[in-house]
Amino acid sequence: MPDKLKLNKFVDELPIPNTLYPITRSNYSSYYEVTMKEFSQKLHRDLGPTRLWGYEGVFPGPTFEVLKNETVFVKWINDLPNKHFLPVDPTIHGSEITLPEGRSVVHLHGGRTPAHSDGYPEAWFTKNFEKTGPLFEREVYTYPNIERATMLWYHDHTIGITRLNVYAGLVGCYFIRDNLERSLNLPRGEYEIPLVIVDRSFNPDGSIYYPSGPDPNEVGLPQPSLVPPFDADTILVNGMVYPFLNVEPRKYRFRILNAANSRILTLKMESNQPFYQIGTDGGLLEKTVKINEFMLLSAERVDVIIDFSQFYGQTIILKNITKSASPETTDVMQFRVTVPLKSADTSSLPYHLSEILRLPRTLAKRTRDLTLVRIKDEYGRSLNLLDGKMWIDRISEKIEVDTVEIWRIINIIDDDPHPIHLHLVDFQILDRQPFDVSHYQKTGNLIFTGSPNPPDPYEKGLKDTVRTPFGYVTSIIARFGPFTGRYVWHCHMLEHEDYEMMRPIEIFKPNW
Ligand SMILES: [Cu+2]
Repeated sequence: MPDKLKLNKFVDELPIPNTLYPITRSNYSSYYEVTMKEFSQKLHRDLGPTRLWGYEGVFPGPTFEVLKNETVFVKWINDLPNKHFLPVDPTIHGSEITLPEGRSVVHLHGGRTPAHSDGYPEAWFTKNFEKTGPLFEREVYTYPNIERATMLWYHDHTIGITRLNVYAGLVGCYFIRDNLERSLNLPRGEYEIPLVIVDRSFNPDGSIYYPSGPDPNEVGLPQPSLVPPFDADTILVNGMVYPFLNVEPRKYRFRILNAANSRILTLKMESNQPFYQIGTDGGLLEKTVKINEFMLLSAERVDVIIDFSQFYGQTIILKNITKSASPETTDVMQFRVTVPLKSADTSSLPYHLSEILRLPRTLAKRTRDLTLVRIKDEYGRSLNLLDGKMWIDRISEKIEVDTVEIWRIINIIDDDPHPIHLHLVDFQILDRQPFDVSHYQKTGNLIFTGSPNPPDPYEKGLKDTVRTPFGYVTSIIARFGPFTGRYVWHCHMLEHEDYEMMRPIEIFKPNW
């Protein structure tokens, strides 16, 4: 690790990402162009501009605002340098030394997107589409936006270097709006704010630091080498180190995303005031849930209302109370309830929010048991696998379009929970049930050691990423459709995803 830069907290105001405007727009469709480039941006008062890679030259990238069922076309343009400024490990599959380092491909996370536009990890391309990956299909992506109103996010998904491209800044928000959401009279406009939380470390010169290996003294490792999940030592929100936000004594709606490579966040207000949660990854809940704290793994989102009306004159820190957090990373940002109310707060905090069609277990055509396992690679590094398989192994998850399946994710890796993400679908968490791990390892049979736990209150809506803790079978249910083709499922700890903890899914239409 470099010498730590001690950066003062709460000295910079929270930036709000700009909205992206389409080049053309008609009633039901719009066309955008978004360029990925290298640029410099100030991330803290006491840092010079820091080199980053980002969409439209900002970090986070500009925000999409689209309507449900509006067809959005995006030409993602790569104007990145040929050489990466973060350490590329050429021993990882898909990241070989012969490949250009300025590769990118964009995935709309949580989107129900046709396969040709989903950002398949091998559909990457370089500047001017000069070089393309083996599964590259098209320059302009199509997003039909058939999902409910929610906050999706777009980010890099290039095989073998996603962790570096995202860490470099290739992240942005994507809002889908619909009439139901509009009818609820939730706080909006300047009172609705995305909070994109990441962690980064800095070199003494203010450049961002990403390790070039697990331990510089370790011999026999590739140089550079992939590292296990990396928790950096500084928290940023919307691209600013420990920012503050001036707020009025009223309700605000915050769309919170954990966009860190791997860090686990457990968020709580220093004031002990509740979050009124109204949505999850996939949109509005059925009913508002009052929560005091919640866990967010990489890629998970919550949609919450915070009511500052009783806190005028106070400053309140949003805390990260995850047990493993260092003293530096227990603070996220600060709210200063110091701005007088501009006008009466007429927004609502509704109890009933939406209907969610629950998928009963009896609808499932198949139940798949998928075990998360850890082995060692030839260099002695941990290699985490989905059901013991590598990326290039034959496709095992072949699913008939529009059928329902239950996936039981059996985690026997004695470590932090893995955020498991499925492309194309919104799923529902059924339960998590503890089992005898050593018996399972010996015999392959599951003996449950406790009753199934229902999802936490803040997970009861539609999800695209689920926490799968060690020693539990985490069961989810989903309808796989409406599109066919090749997608992926993977761990969203990006250091795992880049190193084999990702597998293809094939959605097919039967031939009769
Ligand atoms: Cu993982």
